[in-house]
Amino acid sequence: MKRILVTGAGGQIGSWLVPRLRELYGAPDVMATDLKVLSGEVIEAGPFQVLDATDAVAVGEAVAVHKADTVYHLAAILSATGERDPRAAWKVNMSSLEAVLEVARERRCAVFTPSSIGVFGPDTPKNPTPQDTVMRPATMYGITKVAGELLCDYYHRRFGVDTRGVRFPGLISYGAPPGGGTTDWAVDIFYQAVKRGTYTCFLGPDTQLDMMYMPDAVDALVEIMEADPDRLVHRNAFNVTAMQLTPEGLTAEIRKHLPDFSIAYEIDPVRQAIAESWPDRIDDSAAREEWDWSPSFDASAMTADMLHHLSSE
Ligand code: NAD
Ligand code: AKB
Repeated sequence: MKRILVTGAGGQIGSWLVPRLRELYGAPDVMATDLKVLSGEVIEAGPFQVLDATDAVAVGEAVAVHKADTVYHLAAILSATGERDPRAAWKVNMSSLEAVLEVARERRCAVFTPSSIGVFGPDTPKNPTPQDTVMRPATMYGITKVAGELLCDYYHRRFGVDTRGVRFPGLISYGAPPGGGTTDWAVDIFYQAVKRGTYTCFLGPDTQLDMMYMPDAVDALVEIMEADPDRLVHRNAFNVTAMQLTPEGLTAEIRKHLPDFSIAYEIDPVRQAIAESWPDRIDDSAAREEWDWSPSFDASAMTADMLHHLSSE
């Protein structure tokens, strides 16, 4: 029996994760929280409270009142937004994680923290990118994610906190929109394909990045927290991936369903530079070996499912 608190529950991941956790562990036991007041399923189907995750006292009170034993800490500022305001990215990403880890230490909670392919940088081997390799990111987002991985390792080693995490690639989903990342194009393209039959992409046609469909990401979030701790060597954090996409390649997949779909390019130099500093393909064999990670959706299955859902909306 788990009692769970989720920070940043209104975002792209939280809006999928919270319903799944409530299905698995019972709606009253999953407290959704976010900086902003939410609407829809996340607040209607179970407990919700407004919570600024950078406020350590408020996080402590929320965990205590809910009697949480597990925190999924999703509140963060993503890569593209982070480059527009690097100091805010540092403040939000680092203060919120520090607050959550301190509360977890005091109250003996387990903590999930998502890391990202953003931990890698221009000096990292690109294809394949090993689990253990050079991590010198070129973005403030990546810097906070590397620091976050190290902080989570530290709280485990020094204080015995059960910290776990994965390095997510770009996540593709319908529902809540993505929150300001470099990989957002791979979501926007589907909305524009269905709505307008054409999409103008901010990355170049051959820019390859790892991606994953949200149902697989939610499985990863649940499975890593249920994994046998004795098998986990890389707690914070595991490379996980499901597919590698370029704008040109995804356009070809979409055209199998919508033959008239067209794409144009207006490259944004900031996001292009970020994408070029990230891996082409990460090696997720450690996750496969240590907790049996295995995604279900490849590019073709994901495309069919996305278009099916968006066309019937
Ligand atoms: P998102 O931007 O969609 O959602 C973040 C949520 O956090 C928002 O609802 C926002 O209101 C909330 N938030 C922001 N500041 C807050 C604060 N101070 N206190 C409480 N809530 C606050 O992000 P997401 O895509 O759901 O990502 C969640 C986590 O997963 C982040 O750590 C992100 O770095 C990581 N991640 C996401 C992806 C992806 O492709 N979505 C990939 C890799 C890693
Ligand atoms: C972003 O593009 O910032 C995120 C990520 C890969 O961490 N989607």
